[in-house]
Amino acid sequence: MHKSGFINIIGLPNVGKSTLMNELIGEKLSIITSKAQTTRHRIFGIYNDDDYQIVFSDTPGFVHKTAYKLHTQMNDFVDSTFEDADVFLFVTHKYATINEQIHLLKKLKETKVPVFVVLNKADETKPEEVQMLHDLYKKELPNAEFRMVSALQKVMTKELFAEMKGLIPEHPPYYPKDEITDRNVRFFITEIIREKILKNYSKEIPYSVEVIVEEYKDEPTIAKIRAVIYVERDSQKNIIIGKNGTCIQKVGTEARIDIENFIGGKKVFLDLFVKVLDNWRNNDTMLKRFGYK
Ligand SMILES: Nc1nc2c(ncn2[C@@H]2O[C@H](COP(=O)(O)OP(=O)(O)OP(=O)(O)O)[C@@H](O)[C@H]2O)c(=O)[nH]1
Ligand SMILES: [Mg+2]
Repeated sequence: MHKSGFINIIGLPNVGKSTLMNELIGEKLSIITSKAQTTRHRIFGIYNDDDYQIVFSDTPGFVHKTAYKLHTQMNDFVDSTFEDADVFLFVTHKYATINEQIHLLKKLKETKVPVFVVLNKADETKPEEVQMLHDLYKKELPNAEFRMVSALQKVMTKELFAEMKGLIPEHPPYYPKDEITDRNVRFFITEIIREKILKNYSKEIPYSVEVIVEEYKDEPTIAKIRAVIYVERDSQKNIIIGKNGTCIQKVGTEARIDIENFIGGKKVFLDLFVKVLDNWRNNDTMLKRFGYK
């Protein structure tokens, strides 16, 4: 009797969805930064054992006020989770307002599948705040369960996982049982590079960046990777590169170390280029090329 199903993790940007998914599956798949809108795609993290395959789905944080076509596409990924969910983990934190979450709350009210309101960042939340938030979400989503976790400090995450297991229906596996994600190595390489850009640059720069792996040559003792960092303006290109190339070198070194770990310790040669692609965030053709629909 095999069980398999989709646990879809949704919520506003920066609430800790990716941290929670990585913690639940026990792998660092999704990138995590302190900046909002880190995740831009729907990414499956798959848990397998003999009798179970649980497909956790990390999603972009829902963008309440969209400014670019990119944001609309990110929100479409979130909406698509309503088509296949067996369970929803609606992740929130004390800093989120009902107004920002109104779209998601409305959709969650209408869904037939179990919904868990997961109040994350328990480590930053006082007991009286928890009570207040419990009452608030009970009013918004009367049928939902309310749980509190700290994804970062691994508080109550094992318990949440056990509870999720109990909700998975009987079903054959959706994916081969040795797979931990639906995404390929190239995708995770672009994400690792983007993570380093999010961490090393401020203001609008990380949001203007998209990365493509143009070449991935897996040789016996080394993986040779050529990747292009796209920005929207010449001035941004200069900032990414930095004086005498120091900034991009730092990104390259940090990304290379993580990529080496990700592919199992093999040596990596990483060649980074920067190109300008005017206003790509509003360009349908470019968005498609970057993997948005
Ligand atoms: N204090 C605290 N911080 C947390 C916790 N979980 C996640 N964070 C932090 O919150 C920030 C955002 O975490 P992410 O996992 O990237 O959040 P996300 O919801 O995936 O964000 P987007 O991808 O932008 O939608 C990071 O700095 C995390 O370290 C937690 O339990 N406690
Ligand atoms: Mg994320």
